[in-house]
Amino acid sequence: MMATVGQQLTAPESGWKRIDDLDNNIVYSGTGWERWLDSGMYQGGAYRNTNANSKVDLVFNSTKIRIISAKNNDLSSNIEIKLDGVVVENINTVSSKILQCLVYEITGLEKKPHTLTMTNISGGFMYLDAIDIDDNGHLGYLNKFLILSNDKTYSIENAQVYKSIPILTSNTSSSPIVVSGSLNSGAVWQVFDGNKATKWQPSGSSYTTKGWIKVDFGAGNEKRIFKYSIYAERAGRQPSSWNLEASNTGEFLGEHVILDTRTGQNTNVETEYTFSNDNKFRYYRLNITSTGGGDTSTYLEVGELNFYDYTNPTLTVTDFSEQNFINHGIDKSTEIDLSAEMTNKIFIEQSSTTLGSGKVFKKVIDTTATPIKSVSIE
Ligand SMILES: [Ca+2]
Repeated sequence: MMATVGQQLTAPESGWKRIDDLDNNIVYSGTGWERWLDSGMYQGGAYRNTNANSKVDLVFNSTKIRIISAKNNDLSSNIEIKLDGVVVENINTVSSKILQCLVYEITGLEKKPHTLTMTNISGGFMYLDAIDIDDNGHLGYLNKFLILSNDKTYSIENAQVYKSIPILTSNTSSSPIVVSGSLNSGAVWQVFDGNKATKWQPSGSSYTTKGWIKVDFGAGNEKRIFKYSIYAERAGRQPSSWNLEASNTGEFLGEHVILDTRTGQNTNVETEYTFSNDNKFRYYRLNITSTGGGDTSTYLEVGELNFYDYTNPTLTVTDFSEQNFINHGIDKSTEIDLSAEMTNKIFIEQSSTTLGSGKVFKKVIDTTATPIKSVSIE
């Protein structure tokens, strides 16, 4: 079933992809723009402006576009939509409340860059929550480059931050990762289950305010954790002081290092902690030494715990074609970390098509001024 204009649409339909309002290719002009946070909005927030003549401009390369906005009683009654410089519609967003509302759609356009402008004519809040376009389209003019050598192109994707532990359904459900705890170890996975309401509470013959959660990432799966987050589950039982420790043997008998120490924290609100760590370790342990107290000071509970590390940069090798340029070109502003390990390599075979309109720039890099580390291709 295709979505229709005026409906709520909380995810892109098949053949579409969604781009959040925070995308750098979306230009907001006029005074008074603010970011409004609401969990009912796409990615939890949207830009809005109540002033008449406030504007949103974007360029999209797609055969179709949808605007995901909002409706409510105090919103703009007249948002003018211009497509390629021509007014195509005026939208009234005054209605009972609908978040992630599909307010405008056009399909059947030529596959090329088009301009879209939203102007708040009447005043009253105009929201931009997200844009849906072709699933192989993109916002902005192409501003990319590829490294070309011997009829192959090379593209480097920088390291990405990601959660080190996927959603768990038991202490061993994501091999080779094994999680354990100082007491009540059977429930430790519930701090990695993505559900804030389910918890680990160290208790044996009696309850305690101290305890540890240990993660064994497994041999060959060592991680360089640089960030973690804690959510307590219940006020008064929250971890307030702890050490984050790391080890390569898992004993934690003095061979370990302490990567991060915190005291007096309020983890009733999910809180992220970042620290510097240059090394990979197989074992990490959150060693909690006190709680916030208040709930008779005898319990400790942890609802959610997340660890974060980086992927290594990815080197993609492709044929030289327009589609590969669009899909794999490196954004012009990308800074490539040539000191990072380049362990991920992707080879993409695709029948070659002639590069269409556009220009190919060739530039000789002066390696005496810009030392380049060698990239070896296996
Ligand atoms: Ca949980």
